[in-house]
Amino acid sequence: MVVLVKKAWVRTHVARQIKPELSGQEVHMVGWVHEVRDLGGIKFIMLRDASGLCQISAKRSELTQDVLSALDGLGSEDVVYVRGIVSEEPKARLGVEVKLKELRILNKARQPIPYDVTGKVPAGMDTRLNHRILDLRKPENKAIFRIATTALRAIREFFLKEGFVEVRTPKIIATATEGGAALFPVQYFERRAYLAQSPQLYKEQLTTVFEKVFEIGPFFRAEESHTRRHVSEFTSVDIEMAFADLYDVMNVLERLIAHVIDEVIKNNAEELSLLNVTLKPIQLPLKRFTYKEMLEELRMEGRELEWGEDFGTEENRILGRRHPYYYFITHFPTKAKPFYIQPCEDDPEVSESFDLMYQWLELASGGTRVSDRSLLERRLREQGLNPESFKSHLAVFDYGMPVHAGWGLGFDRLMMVLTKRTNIREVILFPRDRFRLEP
Ligand code: AMO
Repeated sequence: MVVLVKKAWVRTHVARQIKPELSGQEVHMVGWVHEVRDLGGIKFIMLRDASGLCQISAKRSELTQDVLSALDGLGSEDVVYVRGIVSEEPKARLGVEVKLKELRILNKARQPIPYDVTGKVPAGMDTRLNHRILDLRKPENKAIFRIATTALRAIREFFLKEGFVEVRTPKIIATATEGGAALFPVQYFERRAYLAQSPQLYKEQLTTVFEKVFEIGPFFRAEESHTRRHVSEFTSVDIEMAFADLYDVMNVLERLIAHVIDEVIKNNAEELSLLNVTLKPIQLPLKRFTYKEMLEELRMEGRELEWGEDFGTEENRILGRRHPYYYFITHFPTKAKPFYIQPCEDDPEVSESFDLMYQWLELASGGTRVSDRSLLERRLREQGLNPESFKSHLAVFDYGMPVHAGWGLGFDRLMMVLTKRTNIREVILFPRDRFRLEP
């Protein structure tokens, strides 16, 4: 027998629909108790639903005994049904409120709630994440994920319009692609497998089928260091294009970023204002500097680096101060890049690679790929990897491999920039890092 929980209410309006124009109209609403303010003869309930907040005023002298006892038993985060009349109220936020007629508690929350959703009690990042489901109910935090929804839609729209095919590559894999140290091992029946660090090898192979592919998916890195821009599970936006080089894919990347920003500006004015963020359309083309030019800039700032050395946090901070915007760095030393990146023909010490930066933060990296099998085998060996472990990948290079290029964009890092958050954990619903596996 199927037992249904009877719906003891009807919903006619959500919070954001309550406008002064509805004055005099009866509305039925459901949601959570965000806050109750008691002024003696009158109580104000802030009712919260997914759409926003709405003030409900409850004048004791006008209420029946049933409603009064429900009102007095009300606690934060209780799930309630409210019936009332919309009324213009200049003193209320948004100039409107609902005058309470009927109140039912549909499900009690246990009191006291261990975390203040109204934001009156400030909370550190750890406390916030320990109570993440409550933290996410804060209007400004919810806004981040509405913006992410727009951004993801904009990304898909952009690629589909440009003729890309959306792919989903395996997340359980046999070999490392982005360096062995950051791998998560998985017990895979009798064998050892790993969680995918990126879709790198598969997306390259798929260019021989679809020419232009993109993937939006979760990837995994066993990052030892605990920073504000690294997590163990992140969302990556990846592309790979046949018959393309680094300049072609840089062009796609900067147009994608411009499109995402335009769409967020168009669709998320309310969320941006909740977050206190002003976004402006970006000017293309973005500035491009070579690694060598950046070494020179660092030298001018008193930071001497040997050619070939990688930029660390300190270097990126200096460059970010000099370039407080989006910019590309191209042509990194070959030895600083993974085995699949193509060395330049005229100077193999330099590679056809690039990073997209926003100030000090690396958002994306990519480049032209090696498309010649023997060169790829040599590059694997140079990086201390065994070509035997990449047998099935290398075989694809015997079946007609076009020149190809691509990039991987850290979606969460892009979200940090769009919402001006300084810790990547804020833009991930349930972040995972070295010290956090729950909630
Ligand atoms: P890379 O290793 O530079 O390149 O990663 C690409 C982008 O992914 C994001 N990212 C991360 N974000 C959060 N936490 C992490 N631990 C993390 N690691 C990476 C960054 C970074 O710029 N296969 C290549 C891409 C390519 O060449 O196509 C790759 O994975 O924003």
